[in-house]
Amino acid sequence: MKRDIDGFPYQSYIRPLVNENELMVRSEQFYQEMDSRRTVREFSDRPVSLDVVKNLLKTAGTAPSGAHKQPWTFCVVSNPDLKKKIREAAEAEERKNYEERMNAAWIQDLKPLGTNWEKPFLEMAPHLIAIFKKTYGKEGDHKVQHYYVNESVGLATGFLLAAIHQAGLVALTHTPSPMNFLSKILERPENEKPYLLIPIGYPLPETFVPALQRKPLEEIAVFY
Ligand code: IYR
Repeated sequence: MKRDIDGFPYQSYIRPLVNENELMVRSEQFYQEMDSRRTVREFSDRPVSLDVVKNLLKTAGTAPSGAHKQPWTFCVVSNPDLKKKIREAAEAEERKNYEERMNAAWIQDLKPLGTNWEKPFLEMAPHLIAIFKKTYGKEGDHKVQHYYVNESVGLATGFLLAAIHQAGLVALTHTPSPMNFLSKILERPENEKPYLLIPIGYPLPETFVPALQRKPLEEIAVFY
């Protein structure tokens, strides 16, 4: 049902009631599903159709955002030449990070993850999703204010990672730094700043991930 409230259009919120037993089952199942998500760094070159990627991005676009400004742009890079350019630029920065810019504690913290400056996944994965945050919007020539941009884009990224996992694919939340090279290579407008670079695809058929433990609930939650 539609109605006007304070002169703005509203519609009924309709969602079937879930009883207490079902809540328990569904919340446990979703937790188990999400707990099986892992960051993967070794991608198969097996193709993933763009239609699948479009669905994943539509899910990302359902995230809440400050004043519903939806301050994000998802750039999907599937073209091998562009992927190569991105790899080369990312590796140039990462080489400096690993060899000069990161301190000893940081290098030590990354050892269990087995990362280094080489980023072959940026060419191997069938698609790279470069996420940009829109620091402000544009309507014609005038600027539109955006709010809580980092929080909003972070939420959309979380939705995207969940969608990728639920579909049966893997992703890597990659943070080449600095990453202004992405703005240049992808020719993004001045109001967009690179946020994260997310290769997605199938994992290599035989791949290993670090045997990490997640913090137990007692360490991440406080009940008052
Ligand atoms: N951006 C670098 C280094 C790196 C930093 C953190 I914190 C990680 O969790 C993983 C990597 C890279 O992508 O290798």
